[in-house]
Amino acid sequence: HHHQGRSVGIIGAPFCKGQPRGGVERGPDVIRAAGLLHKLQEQGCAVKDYGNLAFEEVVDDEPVGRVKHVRAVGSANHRLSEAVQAVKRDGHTSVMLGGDHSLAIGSIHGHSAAVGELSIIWVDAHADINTPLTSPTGNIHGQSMSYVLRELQSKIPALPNFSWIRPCVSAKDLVYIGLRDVDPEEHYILKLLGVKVFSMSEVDQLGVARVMEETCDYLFSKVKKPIHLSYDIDAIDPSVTPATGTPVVGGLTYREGVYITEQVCQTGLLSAVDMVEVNPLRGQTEEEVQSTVSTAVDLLRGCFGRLREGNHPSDYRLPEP
Ligand code: EXY
Ligand code: MN
Ligand code: MN
Ligand code: MN
Repeated sequence: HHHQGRSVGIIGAPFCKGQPRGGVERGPDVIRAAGLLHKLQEQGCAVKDYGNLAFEEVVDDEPVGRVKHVRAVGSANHRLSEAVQAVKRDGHTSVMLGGDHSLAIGSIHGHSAAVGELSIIWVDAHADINTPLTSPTGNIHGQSMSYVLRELQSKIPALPNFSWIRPCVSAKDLVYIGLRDVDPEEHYILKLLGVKVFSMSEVDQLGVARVMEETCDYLFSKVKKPIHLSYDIDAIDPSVTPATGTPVVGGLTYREGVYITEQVCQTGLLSAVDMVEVNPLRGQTEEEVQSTVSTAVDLLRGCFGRLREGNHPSDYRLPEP
């Protein structure tokens, strides 16, 4: 195989306690079973699979205020943070296969602990920026960004198993793409902090090509920081990726979703990716599950150099007759 400089370290994070629906912990295994490793190798990547993390059982994990499974989420993310740090120190681009989106807390924290300041591109139907006190559901997968944003720290109460977290992202280094289901409190936070948002409305208005142009102009206007791409599969329209816990109509097309990954890849700055919220138990049929999982694989292929125009190894030579 031809390793054109891209080396990928895969971490499986079979974790579901950031939300109430079982099945999302099977994400890492179904994404691997769809041939992720082989396909990345085929396109010239060196791939190391670090396997699935084993998360410790947490007993007596009673809600803290409205927030559910606080201790389990805190402890799983601490473990994940250490794992991402190890993958980055080994020199790979980190790929975290979730699992629910609460795992972005540990993934972003570990990434930042290893490489410093980051740019975050958060592709999602949801903003996942509720604080523990604004959350309408108490599900931590709808709160992940609030724990890592410096600007929100004074609004975050102390929580059990969360004391290891250090806020490590500035609001100006965050861009959202694909939003279409944002709580009023989240909308207030986004406006208060002046976060750059390309909701589905801007995708309609500008087209995905200009959205990506403007995303890069915005993030790289001063210094070029390593990119953390946090990709929630529910950003894509549920007609394509129905096997997910919180589907929302009116999402990105397959083509828009893949285009985002191609453009992020072309920056040369992609340093870590999360692929989360694939839940094989939420598909009505085997086809629905397959479509969801194969889209997740294609998005990851796009992150690591696959072009729809085709690719060839740089040392390829035509066979002589
Ligand atoms: N905003 C709602 C909440 O905070 O509970 C719904 C969040 C769904 C989060 C999904 C995974 O992106
Ligand atoms: Mn999400
Ligand atoms: Mn979502
Ligand atoms: Mn630690």
